[in-house]
Amino acid sequence: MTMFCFQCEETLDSTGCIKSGVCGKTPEVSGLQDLLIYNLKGIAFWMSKTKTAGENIDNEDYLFLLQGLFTTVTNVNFDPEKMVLLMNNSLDIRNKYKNKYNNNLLNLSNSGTSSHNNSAEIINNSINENSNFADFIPDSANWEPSGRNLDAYYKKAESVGIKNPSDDLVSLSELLIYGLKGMAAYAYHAYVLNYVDNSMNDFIVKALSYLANKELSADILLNLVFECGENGVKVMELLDKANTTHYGEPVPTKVLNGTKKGKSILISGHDLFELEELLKQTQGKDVNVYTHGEMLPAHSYPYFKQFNNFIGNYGGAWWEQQGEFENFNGPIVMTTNCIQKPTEKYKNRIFTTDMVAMPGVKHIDNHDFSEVIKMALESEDTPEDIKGEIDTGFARNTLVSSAETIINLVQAGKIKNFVVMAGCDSSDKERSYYTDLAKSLPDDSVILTAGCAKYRYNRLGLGDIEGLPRVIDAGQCNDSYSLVVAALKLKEALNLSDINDLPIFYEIAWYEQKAVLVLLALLYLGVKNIRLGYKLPAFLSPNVVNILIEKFNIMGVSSVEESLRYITGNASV
Ligand code: SF4
Ligand code: SF3
Repeated sequence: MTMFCFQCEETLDSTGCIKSGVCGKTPEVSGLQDLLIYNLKGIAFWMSKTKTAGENIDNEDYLFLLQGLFTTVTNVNFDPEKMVLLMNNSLDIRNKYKNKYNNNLLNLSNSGTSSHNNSAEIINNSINENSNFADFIPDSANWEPSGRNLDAYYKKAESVGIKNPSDDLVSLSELLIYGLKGMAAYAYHAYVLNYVDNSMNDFIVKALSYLANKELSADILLNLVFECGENGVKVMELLDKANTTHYGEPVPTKVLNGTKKGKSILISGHDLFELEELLKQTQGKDVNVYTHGEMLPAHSYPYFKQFNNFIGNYGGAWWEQQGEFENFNGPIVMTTNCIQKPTEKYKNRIFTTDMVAMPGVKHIDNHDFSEVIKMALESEDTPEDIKGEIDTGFARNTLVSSAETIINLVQAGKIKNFVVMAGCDSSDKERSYYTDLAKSLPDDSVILTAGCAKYRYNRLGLGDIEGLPRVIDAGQCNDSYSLVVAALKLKEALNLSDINDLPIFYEIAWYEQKAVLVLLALLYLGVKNIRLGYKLPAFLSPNVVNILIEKFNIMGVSSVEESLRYITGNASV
């Protein structure tokens, strides 16, 4: 099979993965992911028709859209068998709404005038506007496989992928889809904690159903991209509410960096609910639990502090996992992205949950960690290896309540500027730029961080300014929302009319699609002059880049020296 994927920052030669993914994605899985997105557009097409006809969408079908989008995020699902199940479901759900719409139409034409008059009118108008309705229905809403199996899906997948990557409409469409993927991942985490906002789900339906069209308009796509940013702010707010309602407001916390002697389990990814379940199930079992990657900020939630076997953080960002997991004595649980293909040394002791899937890796269903705990008890002890502490927990509430202290430090000239260094880390060698920049910033600069990008500088010992750490960690990538709330508060307190007048500089590091959503959210909030790195997205065509430059003065990354000149030269309020 052939493939084309350019959705992440590590895409081959900054152009596109064509033979296999740099991430390890096979052409087959890449094709299945393209086809799943294609089917989601077909589902959304019928859902939006059904809604226009006055019928409701079932909550479990909204959920399927979230799961379908989430599963195609970089480093989530590498398993063709899992993809087949999703594909089968996608066709069933699509046909459910197709039938619902057609039956509605039939009932209305049979019943003449009825209480559904309005719906009948809408449907008839919609058909009249499109003299040949069959021509109007996109293939994604109608195609049927020759069989519900891998071969039939592979065959279809060949025809639905990206064919003309440099086209501006493709660029805008993919920008929108990647934003939707990020949105779906965050909405799914909120859903798991019983927080749902169907207005966001309706936006996903609207955007996907537009993307199902045969003809697309650049203006409409651009508007949808900005609307996606607006929904990005909303979904991060929703997830913030879900997390803080369940687990309390994060508090500044010093997390042990390393391990203590004893039986151990390592848990990585973003899903706090899986962590909750793991901690509950390990109570009284004499097994220590450590976080890895994006799970680190969990230590700052008051709820998790009650578990005295929740010891510390082991390792760094996702891309370091192979070496780190090999050296960890005990099972490892991946709750979300980013999973990499496990090496022989740990492939039998890594587990996946939720949407994460990897061939040959055991998947945990229904949050039942008994097998993981049994394995931990049978494993060798983890040796004592403590490397110090890591600061985390400066989320929205703490930042806002520290606003006065921060403003006083700014007004006293003790803090000259803030540099938001948030987003994703990746394995690119050039990423040392972020470490070097963090080290080179003057002592009166404060770094505001969120996401796994933090591992480039959160263990450097950059000190504090009158008790305020110079690396302020708001949490996971979705907690970038906290940084924006704090910036808006600062703007208000300093009586500024524009968020861009604050002495805040944005160094956003992206790798996967959640960071795309975070970027769109920042743009929606009017943040300008973002330096986006380490490489600009390959999926942005030159014309789309120009639009972003014109509207937002987005910049690429060149060198530490140049960034330092920019920051220190524009550093006063
Ligand atoms: Fe390549 Fe990234 Fe796509 Fe993987 S997700 S195939 S590395 S572009
Ligand atoms: Fe990292 Fe994968 Fe994006 Fe939530 S864990 S930020 S890359």
